[in-house]
Amino acid sequence: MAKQPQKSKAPAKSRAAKSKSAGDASANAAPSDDPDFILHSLQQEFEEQKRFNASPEQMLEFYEQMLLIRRFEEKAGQLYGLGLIGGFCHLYIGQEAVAIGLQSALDGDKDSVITGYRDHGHMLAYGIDPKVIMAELTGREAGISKGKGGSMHMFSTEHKFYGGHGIVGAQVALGGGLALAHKYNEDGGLCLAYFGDGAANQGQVYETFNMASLWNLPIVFVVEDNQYAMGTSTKRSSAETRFYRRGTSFRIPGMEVNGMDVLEVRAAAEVAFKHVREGKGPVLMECNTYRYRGHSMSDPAKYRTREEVQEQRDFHDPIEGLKKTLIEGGKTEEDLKAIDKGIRKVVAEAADFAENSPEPAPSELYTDVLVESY
Ligand SMILES: Cc1ncc(C[n+]2csc(CCOP(=O)(O)OP(=O)(O)O)c2C)c(N)n1
Ligand SMILES: [Mg+2]
Repeated sequence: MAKQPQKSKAPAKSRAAKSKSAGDASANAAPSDDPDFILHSLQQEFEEQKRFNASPEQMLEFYEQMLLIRRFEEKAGQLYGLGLIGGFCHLYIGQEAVAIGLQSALDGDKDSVITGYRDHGHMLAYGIDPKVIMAELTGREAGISKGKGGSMHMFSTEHKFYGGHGIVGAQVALGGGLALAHKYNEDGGLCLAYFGDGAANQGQVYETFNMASLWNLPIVFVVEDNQYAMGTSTKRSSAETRFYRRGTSFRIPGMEVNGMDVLEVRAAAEVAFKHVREGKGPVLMECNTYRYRGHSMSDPAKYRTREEVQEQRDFHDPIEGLKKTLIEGGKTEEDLKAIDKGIRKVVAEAADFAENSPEPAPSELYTDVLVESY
């Protein structure tokens, strides 16, 4: 499955040369042939230090955070089966390393995040109380969006987390707006805008790429390539499946990252965030990952084989991968079992809370709703 980054072509003519007379061969030079723009400039830097040099404490923290997402999502799947969660519910199981690797590198006071409907993991990555996230899933008053948003529409403006969006690709354009606000307000923040491989075929994504690059906005576009958009594999839907290349026409450098390795994702985040914080404009990062469960809870997943899923679980699982590194570093199976036990307890308490706390009052139907005449 590993894709080999393509070698960049030899630099050709500069942008100035491009404006020469039509008869000149250089008039056809592509912007990405500019000597000052190399598609893989960041990839090369990233390849030099491809795994983040985490301290033992950081490594353990990544492990705990990923495991919390895994156990939370398993429980959410159970509650859905029991009819306690209604509507749509898209689980993030398998993709944990992406949210943790990237969000652990954010500046929590400044940076913003936006994503699609597969959003529980991104919220948990902030360390937000699992109780209020689970209560949102069960539609309770104590939920983070007062029980009125549900699985797909969770927000925490306190953390600068701007959702949770159900319209595929729309969050990318909104993310461009968040990045523009960072720049306009000179607040030093960047926006991390996640989207899927399916969303990557939306037109508004490229309109956003163009403006973000033109205006040099502080944004990291992250394609979570989990290989499928609902039941359609990337091979069937995408003419170019190396998503990191898709920023080239907009002079946005691309990075290709193993999204099943939290240390690799974090190392990539270091390079990308540094580039953006230095005012050098957007970055497009492709994180190759895999979702173990169906697209949503109502997906029987008949478009792929059990063996394909099992292969990912057996050989690429992000939590098992880090577990190995931790054990090599001196942790024991017992230490890790104790962590799992603690996390299961936290998740069970969150589920109890989400099941037993009150529903919103009927009067809540009339709050947080935009009622205006146009
Ligand atoms: C504009 C729009 N078109 C179609 C849909 C229906 N839809 C919901 S999810 C989805 C697939 C998106 O796949 P991807 O971007 O790969 O994200 P993933 O679910 O894999 O995380 C589609 C087509 C939608 N919600 N919005
Ligand atoms: Mg997908």
